[in-house]
Amino acid sequence: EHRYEPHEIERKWQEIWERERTWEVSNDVDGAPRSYVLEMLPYPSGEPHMGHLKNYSVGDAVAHFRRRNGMRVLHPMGYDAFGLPAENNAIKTGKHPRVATEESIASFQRQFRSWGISIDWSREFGTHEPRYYRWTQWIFLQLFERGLAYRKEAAVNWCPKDATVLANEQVIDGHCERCGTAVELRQLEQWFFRITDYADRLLDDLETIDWPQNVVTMQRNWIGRSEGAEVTFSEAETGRDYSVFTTRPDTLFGATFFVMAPEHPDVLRLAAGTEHEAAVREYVNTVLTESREERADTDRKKTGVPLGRSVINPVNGEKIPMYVADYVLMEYGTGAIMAVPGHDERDFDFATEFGLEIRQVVDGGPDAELPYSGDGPLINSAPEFDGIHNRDALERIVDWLDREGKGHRSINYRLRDWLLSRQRYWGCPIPIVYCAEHGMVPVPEDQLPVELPDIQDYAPQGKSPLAAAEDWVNTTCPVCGGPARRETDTMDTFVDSSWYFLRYTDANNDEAAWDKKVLDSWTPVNQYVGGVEHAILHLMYARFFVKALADLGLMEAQEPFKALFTQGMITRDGAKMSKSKGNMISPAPYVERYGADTARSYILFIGPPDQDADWNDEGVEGVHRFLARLWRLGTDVAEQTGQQALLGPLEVPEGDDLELMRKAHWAIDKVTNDMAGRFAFNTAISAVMELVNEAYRRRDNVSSGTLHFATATAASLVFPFAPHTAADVYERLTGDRVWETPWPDADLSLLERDVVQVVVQVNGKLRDRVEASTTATKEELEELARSRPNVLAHIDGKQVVKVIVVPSKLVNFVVR
Ligand code: ANZ
Repeated sequence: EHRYEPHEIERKWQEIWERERTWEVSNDVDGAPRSYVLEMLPYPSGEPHMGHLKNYSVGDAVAHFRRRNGMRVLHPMGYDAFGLPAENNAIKTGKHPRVATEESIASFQRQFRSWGISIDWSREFGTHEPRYYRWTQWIFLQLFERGLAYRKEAAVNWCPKDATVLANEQVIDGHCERCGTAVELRQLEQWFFRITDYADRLLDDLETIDWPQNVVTMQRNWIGRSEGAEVTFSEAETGRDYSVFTTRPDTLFGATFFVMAPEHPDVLRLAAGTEHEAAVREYVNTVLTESREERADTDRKKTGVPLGRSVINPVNGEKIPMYVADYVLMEYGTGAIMAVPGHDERDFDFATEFGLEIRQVVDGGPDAELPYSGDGPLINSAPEFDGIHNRDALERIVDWLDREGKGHRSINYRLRDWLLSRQRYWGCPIPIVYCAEHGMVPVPEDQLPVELPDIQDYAPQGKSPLAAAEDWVNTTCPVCGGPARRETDTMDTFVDSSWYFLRYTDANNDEAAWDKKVLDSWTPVNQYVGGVEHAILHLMYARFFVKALADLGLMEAQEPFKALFTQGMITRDGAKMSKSKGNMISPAPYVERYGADTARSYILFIGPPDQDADWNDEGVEGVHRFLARLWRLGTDVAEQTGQQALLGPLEVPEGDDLELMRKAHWAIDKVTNDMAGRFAFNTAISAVMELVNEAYRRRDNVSSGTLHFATATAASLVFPFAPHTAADVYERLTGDRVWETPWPDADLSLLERDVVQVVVQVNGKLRDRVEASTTATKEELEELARSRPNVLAHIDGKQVVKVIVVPSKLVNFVVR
């Protein structure tokens, strides 16, 4: 009795792959179709967890399947190595973030190798390595030169705990995505990428990519395109114009007050000299300390104060009072709104609170309650609009505003420019210096990279810890050679991960970020695999980068990731695993106990990989037993037959031979269909399990050729999930390397179990007989019958008045 020793087997094959650099792929163009299969790069903090095992097992299965279907597959790996956790750890322990990060990288490398993931290691890098971030800086400068990277003072999200600014995308319900602290607003000079220039293309091109619907929807909502109009109101005393953005210009006659955001730059000026000045000042100050979450909460009691001023409504000349209130946000539209309490809920609440007029201007019928947000004819507006359906009136009112120079159609986006500067140490330095004479000067290309210096104190004091590195900060101006200071902010780590997949194509190029021909030959990534938690941030930023780089003529592809697969989480007893819950399990002990093939196959077997799945130790045992049985069968059969080419039965199989051959071809067909363009790995693996069971059941009654074929086929099919065991069994049986063997083809004739002869008649006369499957539908049978020459000859030129189909028996055309 042979014993399945996964560790020996896995070590053996991993050594071969390592020594022979099996998974390295050349950039030479050779006519073979190419496929770029990529999993999101890991963030190296501590050890890999189950989510990593799942992510890379999914991607590896895809990569193997495509290789064996004749594709040249690029399947690289790297590390998203900059970022806060390593830095926060450094503040606590004093350990340099680089040291902690590289320890973690080493652990990822060891584990990826122990899992046998088919990675092209020749292209590996960490984003914290100067040879990588040199090009991150270079890309930043390309964008800077085109005005796509710029600096401005802005009210920014500030996390008091992490002492850094955050991008809008990193603020979840008013709290820091990372540490959960309530986020404050601060006015600071910051760096931005002009992603808003790309809003329409980011939206439209969602049509061109094959991504999960929920991710597409999240991106669409995040971009948040709203069509409406900008309407100009003028302040009654000064005549100063203030525009508002509204999606409902049809309700203009219902505007009974006007509200400005507390951050609006004119608020204090407007209130100055009025009796409300002090109250406005106080209100603005308190609002600035509120979190966004509080402000966005619609259930909260509305607050605000009058400005002591009024504006004139352009459509009817009415003077309406101005307020400042925190439910109006500075970052959206114009930072000011016309309030229509009859039809907008927030305005209604505010009007109720402050005793302001509520005027209905859209008729919602007798049952409509205010605020009424539906459609209907206009009322209480103007004679030329009353009675007209509000959607038509909307167009006419905007046309009127346009003619009068009081407004115009306008599109608004929720998307904001990407705030990329961070007042932190462990990130890519921004390659800019400041000179008293020449202002902001880009570091010349031949001086890149601007290397991150080593420092003593990582704790931020409201500015980057780099500011204390005087030797580094003080430099010379590239233009005049005079004294200059370096930018001390570093880049958001999302900048690093917005282009890493481009660098993999030409990772060792020292002359350029990439060679365009090489890059174009691999991009876009054909299949991207990762967590749905990146649906907005990373995936939006990477799309923006690719579009901007394409506009700069640096690449052809317009999208980074042609197809995206988002995997579900691995849970325990239905709960998300987390350190705080103490229910974390890591892959390493399972790999140690059962081997990587079991861990990988199990994680794909537990359910459809796009769904969350509960880890269960008994399930692991089951998968382990299956692999052990396959391996033992392979070893037994190989002893019996010796190594031989994959032949199958010598004669036309019958009886048990036929049944086992059918099962083998059924499994080929099933696994192929489950994998071609799909991710049904769980049902693919169970098909192989069925095949192995069938082989055991019939092993004593079939010819050795049949058993050999069935066993080798099982190994061949399970290879994308359990590569070591599969390679071992396949080699024992055939002497061949399974990964060099083309993916098997199913003999469909063996699958057509039940074929019957169907009689074809024209007006009751026998004209032909056709072979058809018992499961063929009436439509299929009719079509089949119509395609027969002798049938055609008898119906051609006549009118078919009726077709009678009796499945499995007869098709009769009644013609005139
Ligand atoms: C009048 C009106 C009447 C509005 C009505 C709505 C309904 P979306 O669809 O999200 O684009 N608004 C505009 N700028 C704002 C800001 N800076 N802060 C808060 N609210 C703002 O929302 C557009 C609507 O949100 C605009 O249309 C405006 O209110 C409000 F029956 O104008 B509306």
